[in-house]
Amino acid sequence: MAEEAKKLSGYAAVDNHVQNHQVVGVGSGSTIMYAVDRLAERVRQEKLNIVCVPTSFQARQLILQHGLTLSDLDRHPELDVAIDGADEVDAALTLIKGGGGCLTQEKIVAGCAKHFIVIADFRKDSATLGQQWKKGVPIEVIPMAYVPVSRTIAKRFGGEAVLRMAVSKAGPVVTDNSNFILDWKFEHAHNWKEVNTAIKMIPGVVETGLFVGMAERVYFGMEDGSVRVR
Ligand code: ABF
Repeated sequence: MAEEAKKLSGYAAVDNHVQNHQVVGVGSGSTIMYAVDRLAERVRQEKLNIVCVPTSFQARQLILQHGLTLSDLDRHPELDVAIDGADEVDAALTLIKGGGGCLTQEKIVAGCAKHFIVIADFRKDSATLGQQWKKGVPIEVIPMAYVPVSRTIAKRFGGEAVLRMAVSKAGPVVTDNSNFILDWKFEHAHNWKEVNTAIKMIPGVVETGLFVGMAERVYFGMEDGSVRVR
């Protein structure tokens, strides 16, 4: 059910927002895989001339595996559109991203795009952040700073910021940028714009998984086979 919903959202975003001769930002996660399938299909069928900029190593591999044209921000610093998944989306289109650990490059690419379009299944739809996604806000940190950053966040904003460990528990998750991830389990809703800015100012923080005022539109694949647009 969720897989079908992911596919619906990915297809809708590509069909409604990608046109010939565009530079397209390609997000990370499992929902984006359907969007890339559709993108590759349209490039083949309609002979589109599209250039893709990845948001992660995973996205880079997806682009190459689908035979799409790979580029980067050096050559294409301005994107027509970026399409990416999310962990949770609230009523104001504020997002939690970074469950997959790729938040920094995702935010950079989204910030370079004229239009940032989000794709998600119905489970990500939330009135208030924290209702659906229980793992907290991912925060990418410089490895040597993870303890002081974690303590500062807990002291100033409450809750707990926990170092994300690899599934094997053998060590911390290391991002594409060779950094660590803290998952901030907040206790209550905040003014996300203010908190995002305040956390970013803590020395050692690279980026937060709070995307405030960035998403232009969200396509939710629904259980009944429809697509809800917000
Ligand atoms: C990326 O992948 C992330 O920012 C987010 O954490 C995750 C969403 O993955 P999925 O589409 O698999 O739910 O977009």
